[in-house]
Amino acid sequence: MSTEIESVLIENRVFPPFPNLVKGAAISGMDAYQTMCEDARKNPDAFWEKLAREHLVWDKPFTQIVDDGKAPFYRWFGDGELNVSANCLDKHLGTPTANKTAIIFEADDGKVTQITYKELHARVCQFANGIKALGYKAGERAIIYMPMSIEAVVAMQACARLGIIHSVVFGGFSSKSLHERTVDVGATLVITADEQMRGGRSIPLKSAVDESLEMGGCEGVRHVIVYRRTGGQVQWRDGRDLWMHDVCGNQADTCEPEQLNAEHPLFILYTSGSTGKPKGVQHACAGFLLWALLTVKWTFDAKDSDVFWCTADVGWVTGHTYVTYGPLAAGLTQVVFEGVPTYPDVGRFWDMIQRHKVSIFYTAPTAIRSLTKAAEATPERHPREYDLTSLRIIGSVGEPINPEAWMWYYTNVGGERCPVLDTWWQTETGAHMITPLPGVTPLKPGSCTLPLPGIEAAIVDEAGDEVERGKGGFLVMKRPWPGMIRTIWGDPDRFKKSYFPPELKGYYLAGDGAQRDSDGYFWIMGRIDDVLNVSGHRLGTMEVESALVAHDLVAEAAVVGRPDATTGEAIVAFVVLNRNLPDDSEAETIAKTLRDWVGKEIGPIAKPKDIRFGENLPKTRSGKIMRRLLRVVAKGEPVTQDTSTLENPAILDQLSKAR
Ligand code: 6R9
Repeated sequence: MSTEIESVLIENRVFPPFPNLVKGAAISGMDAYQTMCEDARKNPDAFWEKLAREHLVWDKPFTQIVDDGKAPFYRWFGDGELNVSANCLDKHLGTPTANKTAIIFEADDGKVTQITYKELHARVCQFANGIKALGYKAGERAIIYMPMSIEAVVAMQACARLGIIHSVVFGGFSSKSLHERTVDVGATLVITADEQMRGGRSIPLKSAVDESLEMGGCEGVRHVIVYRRTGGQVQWRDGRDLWMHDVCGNQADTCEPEQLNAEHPLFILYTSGSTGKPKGVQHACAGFLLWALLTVKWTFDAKDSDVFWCTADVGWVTGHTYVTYGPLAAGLTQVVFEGVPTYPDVGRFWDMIQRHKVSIFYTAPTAIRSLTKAAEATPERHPREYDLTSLRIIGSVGEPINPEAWMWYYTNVGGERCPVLDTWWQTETGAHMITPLPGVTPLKPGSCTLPLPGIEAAIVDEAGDEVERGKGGFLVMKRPWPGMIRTIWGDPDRFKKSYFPPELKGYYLAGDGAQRDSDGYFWIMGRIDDVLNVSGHRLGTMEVESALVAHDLVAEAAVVGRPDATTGEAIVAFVVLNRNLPDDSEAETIAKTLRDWVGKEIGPIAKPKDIRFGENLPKTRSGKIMRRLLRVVAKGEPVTQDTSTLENPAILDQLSKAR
C-alpha cells in the first residue's frame, strides 16, 4: 500500500445548521446524534436490531443480528426472511402513499410521465409474472443494460421480487465491457432497450447486447428482453429476443413476492479495483435495503412532502441506492431523468428543479463544476434566473467536492438556505457512511464531516493503528455494518485481500486516503490504489492499460490520473508503439485511433484525454514503471524528484509532449 496522498486545502469557514432544519429533523441536534453514536458503540447489536425491526417489513422475523463466525464474510439478520420489492411497493398499498406519485419521469425531449405507487406496483408485478412465465427462478442472474426510465426501475424491482440477482451495466459501457460482466456473472437473462436518448441523439443498446452475446461464453443467456424506447431498427433473433411489452402482455398485475433469506444476494454491481478485472460487488437483500432506507431518512431527512431528485444513472451504485431502492422504500416522490444536464441548454437541471418543485437535490461535483462554467458563459441560464426556492437540501457524491465548487453550489443553487451534504461512500458500502446531517452538523466546505451513527470510521497507518489528528492515513471502518459488501462475486479471496488485509486488524479498508482535523472532521484525499475517478466514475489504470496494449500498434502503456478542473481527474496515457516514434501529424492520428479504441473496449468515459508517445517508459533498473514520475510529467511539472534509480532518464523529455 502506498502512503502517497495528495494534500487538500483545509478550509476554515464553518456553516452552522439552519434552525428550521434542525427542528423536526430525523436526527435533531448534535446531542441526539452523539447519543445515537454512543448507543451504537456500546451495544451495536441492540442498535441495529431495533432499526431492522422498525424500518423493514419481515415475512419471517430474524433472531440473529450479526454473525461474525466467518468474518469478514459477515451475515446480517441471517435467519430472517423478507422481500425487497415488497418493502418498496407492497408496503405502501392500503396507505395514502398508494395513490401518491412514485416517479416523475422526464425524458430527454422533455416529455413527462408520472406513475403512482399503485401503478408502479402493478407494472412490477406484471413484468415479474412475465419473467416467471419464461421459467426464471430465484438465484439466477440478469444483466440490465437500459437507459434511465421507469422501465429500468421496473426491471430491477421485478428481479428483486423474484430473487433474481440483477447486475446493471451502465449504458455508456461498450459491448466488450458488457460481455465481460455477462460472462463473469453467469447471466441467463438480459434486459435492455432498443436505443437510449441522450442530448437529442439516439444511442443503440440492443446492438451492443447482440455483439456481446456473439463474443461467446454467454451461451447460458436464454432471453433478451427489449424495452422499446425509440422504435429504432434492431436485429432480432426469434426464440431469444422478446419485447418487454409482450412479456408483460396480459399478465396479472399482482405477483406474490418471493420470501427470501435476508442474505440472499440482491444485486452484483461491477466496479474498478487495482487490477485489470472489474470486481462484482455483491450486496444482500435485508442489510442493503435497511442501510439505503435509513440514509434516505437520516441524511436527506426525507419527509412525505419532499420531491427527491438524484441525478445518478441506475448503472452506478448511487442510482441503485438513491433511485431504485431507498426513495421507494421511503415512499417518496422522485424525479427520474433520462437526459443530460446540458440539453437542450445548460439550464436543464435548474428548469427541472423549478418545474417539478424539487426539494432534495443530489448530484456529482463534476456536474456542478461544469455547470458553474456553463452558467458563467451563459448568464441567462444561470441558476439565479430560476425559482429554486423549493429546494431545502442539496447533496454531492462521487468524488471530493473542492471548496470553490461547494461555495458556488451553496450560494447559487442552495440560495444560502440549504445545507450542502458532501456524502462519502462507495459501491462497497451500499449507502452513505460519512456525511453531514441537515439537523446536526456544522458544515465545512470540502469535508464530508462525520460518520453516521453505527459507523466506526477511523484513519490508520500501515499497522492498523490510529494516526493523530491532522495526519494522513488509510480510511477504515472498524466495525461491520448491515449495508456492507458481502463478497466479490466468484472471488472470495480477492474480497478478503482487497478489503480486509491481515495487517489492518480486521478493519474494512476503503481504499481512500484521508485525514481528520481537530474537530474530528474527515477530509478525503483521494484513492490510495491505482483507481482513477473521472467525473465521479471509478476506473482502474490497469483496465485502461490493458485496453491500450490490446491494440496492434501498442507495445506498452502506462496510465495515470492528472487533476482536472472539470472532471476531477483526467486520464493521461503514456504509450510505447510497436514502431518508430511517430512525427507530430502521425502522432495526432494514432492518438485518435487509440482513443476511439479505448472507447470501444471499455466505454467513452475511459478515453484518455491526453496520449503521449515515447520510445520507452521510465523504469527502475528492476523494470518497474515509475508512475510517481509519470504523474509529475502528466501535470506538466518539472521533475524535481530523484531520478537516479531510473534506467533511462532521457525518456522523461520525450514523454512531456501532450497530444
Ligand atoms: C458512491 C460512489 C467510490 C469512491 C470513493 C472515493 C470517491 C465518493 C466521495 C468521494 C470524496 C466524497 N468518493 N464520494 N471522495 N468525497 N463525498 O461514488 O461510489 O463509484 O464506488 O466510488 O469515490 O474515492 O472510494 P463509487
